[in-house]
Amino acid sequence: MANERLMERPATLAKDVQIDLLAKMLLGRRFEERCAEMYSLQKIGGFCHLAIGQEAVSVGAISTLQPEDYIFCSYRDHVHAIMKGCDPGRVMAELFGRDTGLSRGKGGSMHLFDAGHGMLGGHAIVGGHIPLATGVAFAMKYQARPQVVLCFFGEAAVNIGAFHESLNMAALWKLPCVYIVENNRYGMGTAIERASAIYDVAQRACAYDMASETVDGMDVLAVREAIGRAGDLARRESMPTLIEARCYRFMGHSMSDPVHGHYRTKEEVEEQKLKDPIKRYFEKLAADGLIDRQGFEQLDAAARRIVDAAVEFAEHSPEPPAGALYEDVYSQPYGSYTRSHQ
Ligand SMILES: Cc1ncc(C[n+]2csc(CCOP(=O)(O)OP(=O)(O)O)c2C)c(N)n1
Repeated sequence: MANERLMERPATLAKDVQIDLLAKMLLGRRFEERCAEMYSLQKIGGFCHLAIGQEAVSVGAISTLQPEDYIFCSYRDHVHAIMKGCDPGRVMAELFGRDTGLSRGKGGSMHLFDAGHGMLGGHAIVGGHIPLATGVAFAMKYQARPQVVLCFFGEAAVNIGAFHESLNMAALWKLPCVYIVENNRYGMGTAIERASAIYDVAQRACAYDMASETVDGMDVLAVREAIGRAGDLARRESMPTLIEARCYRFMGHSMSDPVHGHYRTKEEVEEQKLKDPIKRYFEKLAADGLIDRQGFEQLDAAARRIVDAAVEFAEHSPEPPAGALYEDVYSQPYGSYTRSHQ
């Protein structure tokens, strides 16, 4: 079995690390709840996809990284960006389309990007970033840098050609990339069993003799363990892994979609909410005697303060000047291109 290549890691985590994972999930949840509110108030325009319910995947996975490691993800990217170290105020300002945003307000929700923090995007084209992540992993190996690339995408992306081309090359060239399928069961309104010939997405790794693992994506510790093992394999042996994290989104596909639509029932959503990763993890920590309700409220209040400050920062940030539209489009100033073509 390819899985045997994944190394064992010690299971015990320091108390402060365990509590920090809860604090981070709370920050992600509160941030996105405010995004929903700000979108309704029309402070945020364009598309906006929330990952409420999926926090255990981004938080658990990114908690295993070093600052110099890289991540790529889809358009459901707010929590990933913040977990990789992007400033929440600058993320919110980007959503607001302000000049202080990560991309000076020109990328918006789907295109968060911050090279300084190893956040190589937010990508709107389904699976379009999988070859990019593979290319960066190739560069890491070529330059003999002991870095890891995490590439997150939804289960709908595993049916595009670039997924297969990328995994084939990553396996052939032994690239330090961890491919993470955030399997929330639906690609917009299409259930995985209606779109994919294989239900167990992780099985696809065997076509490339790649290590793989299926993990409960509603369990932050399980995700952290699995990605930690895959990261070790990438760092120490320069080998890729495919991880399928089974999770669920509690909101609609995007802010313009209803929570359940025609493709899933209210009852299904409510049943899944019983497995809310934050609630479940808090109950575990409480059962282990590591935190009580008051401790939870304190973490929650701290998360809300960070989000309040982010909204405040975005609100008071200037709009980009009109001329900024022509900046960062070409490598030379815009005028020099127009002149050379006349
Ligand atoms: C190449 C391409 N085809 C179609 C779309 C339209 N589209 C946007 S999101 C989406 C579903 C993607 O589902 P999944 O990959 O499972 O990610 P999730 O939204 O569940 O996180 C589709 C088809 C697109 N953005 N890019």
